[in-house]
Amino acid sequence: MVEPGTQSSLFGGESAPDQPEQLIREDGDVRLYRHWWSEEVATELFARLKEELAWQQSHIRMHGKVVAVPRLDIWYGDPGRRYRYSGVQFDPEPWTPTLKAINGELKAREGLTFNSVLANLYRNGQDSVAWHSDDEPELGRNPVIASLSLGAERRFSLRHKTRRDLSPVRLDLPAGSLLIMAGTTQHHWQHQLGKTARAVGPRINLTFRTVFER
Ligand SMILES: O=C(O)CCC(=O)C(=O)O
Ligand SMILES: [Mn+2]
Repeated sequence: MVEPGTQSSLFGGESAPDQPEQLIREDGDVRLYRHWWSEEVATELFARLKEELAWQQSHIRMHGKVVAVPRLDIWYGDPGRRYRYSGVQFDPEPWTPTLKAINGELKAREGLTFNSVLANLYRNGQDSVAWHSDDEPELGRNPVIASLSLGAERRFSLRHKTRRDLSPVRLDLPAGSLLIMAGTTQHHWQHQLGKTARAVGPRINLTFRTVFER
């Protein structure tokens, strides 16, 4: 029987009622659902996405040089939703069945709609993403970004850009978690996924976004 307040997942089974944790109190809105998917669903999705997505090595321009980013990634989305960062333009691949289903589940369970997703594959502890804000102009003024984690647990951090009285936030993102960044978060805060010397397995992160046409 489905308990009041539980929601059924497109991938089968029911998820327990799960109140989000508020990770920051000022200058933005960051919420974490630690167990948005069950362990079983998270394990199944990790395996499927690792196979299904066309992982590739991206390069960006930094200090006039072209450098490989320390991870594999790939953009999917509605046609024409071009995205540009660090001097490089990305054209989206058409949605895969699994990504489309997850996008539908975000709509059904959270009421959130997106037209694109950036998928990142961190192969080991040396793969990472440096401090940044998701503040490209094509994301609009106060973007809502839904970030899903699968595979190995990795340390995610947030720091305020100017206020030293607000402590940085550090947390390990478990497989099956959903982090939502909204409001003015990208104006005031930066985030990163640091490297680790620990032996860790691969991790997949999906950030669903709305890209507006230029
Ligand atoms: O992997 C993560 O948790 C964060 C990825 C990220 O911030 C990005 O791709 O913009
Ligand atoms: Mn980001």
